[in-house]
Amino acid sequence: MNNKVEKVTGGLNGTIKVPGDKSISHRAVMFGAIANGTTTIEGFLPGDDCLSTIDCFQKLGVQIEASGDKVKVDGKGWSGLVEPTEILDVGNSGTTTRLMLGILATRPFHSVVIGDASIAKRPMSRVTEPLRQMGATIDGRNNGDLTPLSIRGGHTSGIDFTSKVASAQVKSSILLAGLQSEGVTSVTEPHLSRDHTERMLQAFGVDVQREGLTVSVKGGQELTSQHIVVPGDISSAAFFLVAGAIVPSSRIVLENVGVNPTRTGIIDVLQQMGANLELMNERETNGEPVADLVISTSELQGCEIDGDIIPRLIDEIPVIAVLATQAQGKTVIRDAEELKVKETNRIDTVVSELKKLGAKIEATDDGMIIEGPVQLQGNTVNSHGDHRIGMAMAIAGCIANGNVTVENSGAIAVSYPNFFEHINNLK
Ligand code: SPQ
Repeated sequence: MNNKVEKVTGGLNGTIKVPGDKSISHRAVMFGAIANGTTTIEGFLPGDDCLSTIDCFQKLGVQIEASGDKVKVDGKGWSGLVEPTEILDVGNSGTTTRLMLGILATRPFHSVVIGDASIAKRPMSRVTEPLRQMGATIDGRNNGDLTPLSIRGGHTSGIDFTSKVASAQVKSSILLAGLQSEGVTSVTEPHLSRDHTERMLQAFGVDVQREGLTVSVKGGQELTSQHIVVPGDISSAAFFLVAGAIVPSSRIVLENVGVNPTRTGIIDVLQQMGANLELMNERETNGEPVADLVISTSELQGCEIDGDIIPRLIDEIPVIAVLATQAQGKTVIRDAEELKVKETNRIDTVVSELKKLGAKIEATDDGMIIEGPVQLQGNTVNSHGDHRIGMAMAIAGCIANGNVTVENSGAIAVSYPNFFEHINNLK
């Protein structure tokens, strides 16, 4: 599937409600599946990734009904999960793969996990290694690093694990296994990654302890079903925050966006670059901070992005690169090696696709350097099957001279099924 994006002439103006947060939607289904009782979810993201999570847990014997952004999960506790007769297919979703492995590690049965061609390249030993150390039996290609993976769970013991990478998926996978392991399980990370698991486990009645960069749970804990209201996804809002900042004569209101501080690096960067961005009606839902965001066009300055902020904006870097092409001077992104193991190697794909539009951008070992401002030119680009690359290129298309054709734009449905409709609504 291809999508042609034309230059926007009269600005992007209006109000949109971005779809539900992908990280929170996955967790609401998974935690509902292992909880005792019926969990109801509203504001769920019906994107392909979260639908893969529903499909996997249905195959694990959990009754789940989904209709649009409403989901009902009939949890029967940890022991409600049963040995699947079918292979668990995670599609394109790294979150489904890694968090589900943590849950399966303590279940006394065998499962096989596969995904698409992108998942088949993503490193899984970052979770399979510690889960093996806890006692799970896991095998797969390259000694259990790559899918297809087979896992036989069972008796597991707590672990005191120090992760080399700041990864919410690693942290969550080990903590989920820890909930049904003997003793205490702790995970320490080099920088704080998104903390939705910690917040939502607490909402489901779990005792979670944090001390600095270490999170711990005791084994033998049960979850109690909840009503979860999922806020809008700031990673989806990011495309419109950037569009509002760079498309001349724009003013966009983004309602009900999650502003958990572990996710708001994009807001800090926009403010540092001089964007007109306001947070309104700040409030809290299910332990997650939420606000309405208002962005309008402004002059922008390049900046340096590195260190602690990287995990707080890792998924926004493709669209931040587009933003930087319109800022005065150099933008340097460092410490972002993790981009290499996402749906694509996002250092390579961002640089190659933006170059096709005439951007001054160079890859580095751990990030990229962008010089602006540059008038982008229309061309044909490719998402490479990566939703965030597809959307970033579509936003670039809103300011390029001439049309930008985004090839493989079907990948966008992973996290933002009505993305193009929302762009058109703002014209
Ligand atoms: O689920 P998946 O495929 O890994 O999705 C991505 C994305 O761009 O949507 C990453 F490719 O988001 C991850 C994110 O990068 C979702 C996530 C989570 O929900 O826990 C955490 C981050 O990954 P990690 O490896 O840093 O934990």
